[in-house]
Parts: sequence; structure tokens; C-alpha cells
Amino acid sequence: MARQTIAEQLVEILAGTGVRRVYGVVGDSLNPVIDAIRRTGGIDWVQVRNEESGAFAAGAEAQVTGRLAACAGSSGPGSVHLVNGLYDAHRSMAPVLAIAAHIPSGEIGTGYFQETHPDRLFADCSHYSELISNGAQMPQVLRTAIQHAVGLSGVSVVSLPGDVAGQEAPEASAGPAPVATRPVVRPADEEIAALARLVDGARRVTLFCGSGTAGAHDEVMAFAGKVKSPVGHALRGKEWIQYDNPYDVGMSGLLGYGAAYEAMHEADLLILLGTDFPYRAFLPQDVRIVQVDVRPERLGRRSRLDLAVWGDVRETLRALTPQVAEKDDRRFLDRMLRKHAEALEGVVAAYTRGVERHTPIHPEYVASVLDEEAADDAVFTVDTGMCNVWAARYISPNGRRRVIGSFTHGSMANALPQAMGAQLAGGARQVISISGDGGLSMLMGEILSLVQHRLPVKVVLFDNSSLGMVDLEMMVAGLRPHGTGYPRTDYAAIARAAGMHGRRVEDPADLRQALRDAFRHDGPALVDVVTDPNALSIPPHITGEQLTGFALSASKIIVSGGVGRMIQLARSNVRNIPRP
Ligand SMILES: Cc1ncc(C[n+]2csc(CCOP(=O)(O)OP(=O)(O)O)c2C)c(N)n1
Ligand SMILES: [Mg+2]
Repeated sequence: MARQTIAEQLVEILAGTGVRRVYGVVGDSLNPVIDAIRRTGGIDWVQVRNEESGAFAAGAEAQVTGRLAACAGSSGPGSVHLVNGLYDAHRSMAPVLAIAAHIPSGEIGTGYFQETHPDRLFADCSHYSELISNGAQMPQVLRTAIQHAVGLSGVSVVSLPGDVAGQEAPEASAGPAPVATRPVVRPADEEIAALARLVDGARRVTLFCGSGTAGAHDEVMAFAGKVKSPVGHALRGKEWIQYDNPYDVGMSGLLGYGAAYEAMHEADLLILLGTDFPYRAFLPQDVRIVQVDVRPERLGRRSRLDLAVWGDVRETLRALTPQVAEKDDRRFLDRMLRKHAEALEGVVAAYTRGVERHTPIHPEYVASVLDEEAADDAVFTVDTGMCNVWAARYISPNGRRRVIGSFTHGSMANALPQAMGAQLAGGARQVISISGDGGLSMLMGEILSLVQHRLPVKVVLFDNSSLGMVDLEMMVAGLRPHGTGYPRTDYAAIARAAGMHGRRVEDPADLRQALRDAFRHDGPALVDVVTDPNALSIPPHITGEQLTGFALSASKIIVSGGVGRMIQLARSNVRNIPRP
């Protein structure tokens, strides 16, 4: 029997390691790999229109499943297209393996047709990026790449020249990567003891939660309940921590709301839990700060720390909570809960007037109706731009929904391709792409992929005929908006021409039914909602520098606007404050 080729062995290793699909676009140097995928059970080739989308889709699949996902590009330009999506996956800590096909190995370094140096190109957006220049090297390098992606949570890239891929493999067969289960990282006893002493010595403790609190909702609530601490969150912590939270004081950061900022600044001990929140200017200077993170290299990179704790949030709190004394003074917590509710009541009063009759349709109305109509376990993917604001304010987390965006890398056009990966990974689960018109049109070819692969993704398009977020930034900076407008475009007609359900909505009275019809439709659907480009007002004391995050002084709410169903939780938390 003929031996396997290197490409066949590579696909055998991927399939054996549990990779279910590889997203990408075919091309000469990649053909041996594509052909091997076609002939191997349990792993599929998912054809996309732009490799960038393939990388975004793989990143979203990995974020939905928690397992390794893969994408591929052909030599030169094909793999260059992967770059932006890989940056996003890497910075979202999504385990993704990229296969960058490469020019013939004998031509490397000669300025050959399509020559790039993918091993160098991807060095900055990966934990591991290696060239396979010899077939015998492949199994070890590929398994090592997988171990890096899974173990360090991020991207690995293998560059594979087409001729090497087609060679006969020296070994008859290759086993999968070992992978191994993620360990439980519990801090050292001394660190827990030191943290317990700090907590016991403090009178006002505030918790600030990031994506590292995933899976730790119960532990955070138990600890906050024992020490009577307000609980704020960063954008990436919201989906894990904001629901069923009697201590919720909202979100800090550029899109923040509520009393998180005050609770962090008026505390005498601030505990940062699993957050790499990037905006230093929102962190207090003269408060004791403890940071808990499973990634030790992140400890202290945003602020001075009084104590650094290396561990999982959940394990840290499990060890810590029994060691701290119960606090009985709720005054700080209750004051912050009231402040939070008042802050939200203020914006609700400002926003709700007549919004359901407003035309062009108010984007916040769209977001609030969407929140009500979407499934309880929907996966939302959110485009960078104003859609981030609407999702942060209106999409109510509940522990079952997921909200995925380009929250760290901040790329446009992420939502649609991420929805593809989320839908393939999520099966029957409802997947909603919250898209901006700028974002959608940037990678719009993928609506054809939705049709081709019969992916029932629901695209809800906030169509303001503008690059709205930048329009706002320019105005705030005192510039005349330029280069931000688009001609009105009927995206619903484009969707219908592509073969999907498409509906344009201009009257707010039609919105709810249009969303229901799209959600009930058995297949991909796009609802093109014509929204008001001038939806947000900027509070008058905010400067352009503040909006872009460079020189924040003491502002808490950077962009105005409503707050959706959050107000209910805030009101009930205030109602539940025990009477003396
Ligand atoms: C790839 C990329 N290009 C440019 C930007 C800068 N940028 C951030 S948001 C935005 C506008 C997004 O417009 P749209 O998708 O229509 O959303 P809107 O803000 O109008 O709701 C731009 C240009 C970016 N973040 N990523
Ligand atoms: Mg727009």
C-alpha cells in the first residue's frame, strides 16, 4: 500500500485531535491538503469568500466550543488575508491553528511568484509560527503548534510548502496531538492568606470582573455576598457576571454605564478578577489593588498592584471565601447600588420618550426589541462600531446566551464571519449577527457563504449609511466628519438576490414582526433596519481625547444612551436592600 502523503498525515493529525472543520479558500499550494480533507471522515472543508472570514469563523467556533478550530490560506496573498482574523482570535485567546500554504520549498528566498514569508508574517499574531521545510518534521511541528494553541490559548501557524505537502510521509502513520485537559490553577497558600488579610483589613471592597470570570458566577456572588462588595465588570466580563447579580454596579470603560467607576474609585480595596481591561485611566490611583489572573504575565501590566495573585478566578475565590471574615456593614454596597440605579434611571428617562415612533428608526429601539425577541440561548456576534454600544447596553446576558465580538483587537466586519463559525459549531442554536453597514459591506461576500452552506444565521443590520462610530469620534474631536458617509443601499434586496430572506425596515412599527419572521425563517435571513445616524449625543463635558481613550480624567459615562433591561435588575437590587 502506498504511504500517506504529508498532507494526508497532517489532516489525520488534525482530525484525530478533534478538529471538525477547516475554513478557507483553495489554491495551488494548498491543494494536497484540501484533497486530503475531502477524503477524510470527521473533518470538513468550509469554503469561504475571503480567508480573513475563515480566520474569524475559526476564532468564533473556538470561542463557542472551547476547542481547537482551524483555517487555511494558499501561498502568498491567500494566507496574507488570514492575518486580521488571526489577530482577533489570538487576542481573544481563542485556540486556532492556521495552515499557511507556501511556495515550492526550492524557491524560498528567490523572490518567486507569490512569495511571502508566512513564518515571519504571523509571528506577531501567534504563540508559535514555524515553517515545515522537511516532511519528516511535520508531525512533531504540527503537534507542537496544536499544544501551543490549546495550552496557551491563542493562534499557532504552520507554513507548509506545496511540494512538501505532496511528498510521501516517512512514517506510516501519525498520532494526534496530546492536548490534555486544562489544569486547575490554584494560587499558593501564602498568596491566598495575604489576600484574605487585605480583605479583612478593608472596609470597602469592590470587585471588577473580566472574561476570566467565565464559569465563576457562583463563586463571585458568594464572595461578594460575604464581604458586601459591589461587582462591576468590563465589556468582556459582562456575559459571565452581569445577570442574577444582586451586587451589580454596571460596566466601566469607554462604553460604560452605571456606578462601576465610582465603586472602583471609592473602594479601599479593589480586586481585579480575570480582567485585562486596557484603559489605565479608568483605574484608581490611590486605592489598594489586587489582581487575580491565570496568566501571570498580565499581572500588574495596567496598574500598580498591592498584591498579585496567580490563579483561576474560580479556584482563587473557592480557596479565599472560607478564609475571610463576613462583613456586616453593607453601607458602601447599598450606596453604590443606589447610585447605580439612579444613574440608569437618569438615562432611561432621557431615552424612552417616543422612541418607538421615531424615524429614522432609533438604533437603541432596534437593540431593545432584538433583546426581547432573540432566543434565551442565542449566540450574538457583534460588529465593531456603534453595534458594540448597542449590544453592551441592550443584550441581556443570562448565563446561556453568548456575546462574541472583536472586543480586544477591535476589527470591523467581524460579526458576519464569526456568526458562520458560531452557527457551524452551535448546530440548531440561534445565531444573530449584529452588523453595521460598514462592517457588513467590508466582508459582504460571506452572505453568499451563508446561502451556499445553508447556515441559518440571522443578520440584523444597523444601516445608518455611515461609519457611525468614526463620524462621532470626528465630531467630538471638533473635526468635520469626512469620509464617513455611504450612499443609501438596499441591503435587503442584495440579500434576496443572493438567495436569502431579506427584509428592509424603515417604519419602527414593522420592526418586531420583521425580526420574528426572520427568526422563524428556515435559513439565512437579513433584516436591513434603516437607523438614525445621529442617534447618540455626547455629554457636553467629554472631549475627543476622552472618547478615544487617551487622556481620561474622571468621566464615567462616555457615550450617552439608554440601558435596556439592566434597569430592572438595578431596581430590584435596590428594592432588596435590607431595611435597618
Ligand atoms: C478593519 C477596520 N477598519 C477601520 C476601523 C475603524 N472603525 C472603527 S468603527 C468604524 C465604523 C464602523 O461602521 P459601521 O460598521 O457602519 O458601524 P456604525 O458605527 O455605523 O454603527 C470604523 C471605520 C476598524 N476598527 N477596523
Ligand atoms: Mg454604519
